[in-house]
Amino acid sequence: MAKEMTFSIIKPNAVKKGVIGDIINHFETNGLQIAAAKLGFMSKDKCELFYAEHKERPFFGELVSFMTSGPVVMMVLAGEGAVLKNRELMGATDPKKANAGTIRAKHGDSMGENAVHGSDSPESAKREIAIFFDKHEIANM
Ligand code: 3AN
Repeated sequence: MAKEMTFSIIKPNAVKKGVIGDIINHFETNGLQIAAAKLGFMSKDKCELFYAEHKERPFFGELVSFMTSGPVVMMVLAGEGAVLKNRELMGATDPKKANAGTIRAKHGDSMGENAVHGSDSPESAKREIAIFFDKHEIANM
């Protein structure tokens, strides 16, 4: 499988719980390297742009207000088949349905507060990375 990049967010509930290190450890011990990272607040504008495909969903307002409620860690992960690998490590959207040992099973609290985001395709990854990072901020791993 080719080396690729994906976009990851450690959501406000996980940052608040102090599990940034544990989540990054999951990635690094499973073949994903951190090619770029920043901790900070997501602006409402960028958050709405980021989640634009969910604009009509009933939970959109709640999702944006949660994602901008506290600091997050925005990251570019790099590795073989990074998009799929990250989705496997995260587990299902609903933490109650996520496989044991996955990040969402360990640290997710609900459908919305599910600890991490991960791009669902290489195309989404490209779009999402471009919202939060300039090209020069990403290491060539
Ligand atoms: P995933 O992040 O696993 O790709 P999506 O794309 O279905 O899941 O949903 C995007 C985000 O919207 C999720 N990260 C989740 O936090 C939030 N979300 C999805 N469904 C709900 C829901 N029923 N209530 C609140 N938030 C939701």
